[in-house]
Parts: sequence; C-alpha cells; structure tokens
Amino acid sequence: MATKIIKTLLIIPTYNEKNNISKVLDEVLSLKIDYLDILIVDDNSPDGTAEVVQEYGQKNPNIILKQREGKLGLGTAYIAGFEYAIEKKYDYIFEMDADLSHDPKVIPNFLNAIEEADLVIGSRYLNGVNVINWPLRRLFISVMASQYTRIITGLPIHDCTSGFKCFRREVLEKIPLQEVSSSGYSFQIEMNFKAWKRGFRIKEVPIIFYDRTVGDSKMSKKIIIEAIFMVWKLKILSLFGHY
Ligand SMILES: Nc1nc2c(ncn2[C@@H]2O[C@H](COP(=O)(O)OP(=O)(O)OP(=O)(O)O)[C@@H](O)[C@H]2O)c(=O)[nH]1
Ligand SMILES: [Mg+2]
Repeated sequence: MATKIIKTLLIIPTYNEKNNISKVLDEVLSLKIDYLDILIVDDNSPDGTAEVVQEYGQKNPNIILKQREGKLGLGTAYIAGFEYAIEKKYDYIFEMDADLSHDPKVIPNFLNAIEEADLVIGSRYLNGVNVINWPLRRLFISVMASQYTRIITGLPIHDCTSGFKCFRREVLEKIPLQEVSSSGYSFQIEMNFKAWKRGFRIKEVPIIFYDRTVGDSKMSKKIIIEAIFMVWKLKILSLFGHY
C-alpha cells in the first residue's frame, strides 16, 4: 500500500526583514524536511525583502512569494497564507516569524507533536521562562497577556500569544477565517480560542524565544489594547453560543 505524502507549508509574514530573511531561509532549507514548502507573505516591504525572496525562489521552487500591495497587517497576512494552504491542500501549516526569534531547528519537534494533536503551539512559558534578551517590560506584558487570557476565557494554554505554531488543515477549514478580526497579538489568542472551542486537541512544545537583533519591532500600544478587548469579546460571544 502506498503511504500518504504529508505536505507541510511554513508561512512566514514579512515586513522589512531583508536582513533576516536569508538566514531564516538558509536554516529552514538546511533541515531538508520532506515535502515542505515555504510561503513568504510580504507586504511590499520598502527595504526590498521581496527581491531577496525572489532570488531564493529562482533556485528553490519550494519557496513561494506572495506579495501584497502594502502593509495590510499581520492578521490578514496569516489569513492569506491559510487560504493558500487550504486551496493547495497542505496537511500541516506552520506560522513562524522572520526575525530569527523562532529557531527553525525545532520544526521537527512540532511535526512529531502534531501526530497526536490538531494544533501545536511553541511555548515560551512551559518550564519556566525561556525568553532571551527581552526587556523586562516586554516579558511582563507577554506573561500577563497569557495569564489574563487564561483567567477570563479558560483557554488551557501557557503561551497564548506565541506566533510559532502548527495547525492541521482541518482546524483552518473549520474556523471561518473571514470572521477572524484581530490583527496584532490577539490574532493568536483568537485562533487558539476558536480551535479550542471546536474541540481540537492543542499541545504545547517548549521553545526558546530570542529577541530580534536586526530590524524593527512592530509592537505597539494599539496591539495591547486590541488584545485586552478581544479577550472579553471572545468570552462574551462564546457565552451566547458563538464560536
Ligand atoms: N506581511 C506582514 N508581515 C508583518 C506585518 N507586521 C509584522 N510582520 C511580520 O510578522 C513577524 C512578527 O512581527 P514582529 O515585528 O517581529 O513582531 P513581534 O514579534 O510581535 O515583535 P518583536 O519581535 O519584538 O519585534 C515578522 O516576521 C514581521 O516581519 C505586516 O503588517 N505584514
Ligand atoms: Mg518578532
């Protein structure tokens, strides 16, 4: 009997990551994972990130570039990637940042874990705190965001805002993607919550998170405020039978 080929898509959103993206792509390619494609969703980065990706794409047909006309936000970049993954029938779909905060070497750990789960989240807070070089303020906000989300919604996850994760396609097919309204950190919370509410199995694997050393952060007060309100919206709407 022929064994089924498992196709994986690694979605990397980029905005001004010219000086990080080559290293990320080199590291992912060096893992030599079977049937892995990489989709870069670039929002017309002024620094020319897309040109670097195009060069890689010419040499590696499994690197795909999706260019959007301008900075449309991280949430919609993921949604565009998810829709591509559903259309092309990838089995496992990763989210990963381009700024080297997420170490590609642990991708195989996610692939092991997803065999027994529907959503695997790379957690910074599983065995203590595994964050390198973040200012204390940033760490505090991140830890509090997860605690806050857990207390209000009951979501049984240690790291609710992690952007390093892997979904089975079925999860993305069951969540109405056009209704996902968050753009910043709360995008991760909203997806986790909706997967959990639908009864999908969620597993966390430990990761070490390294603060970016190159390029600029897109973190803002607006993103934090969005998350504060989103958590209540999820809780209240779910009480009325939504989600
Ligand atoms: N396509 C697209 N990618 C984005 C956008 N905003 C951020 N990104 C990318 O999303 C990933 C995460 O963004 P970061 O700026 O690292 O945000 P963060 O990880 O929350 O914050 P820092 O790591 O502290 O800078 C990176 O790969 C960014 O380049 C956007 O509007 N569009
Ligand atoms: Mg980052």
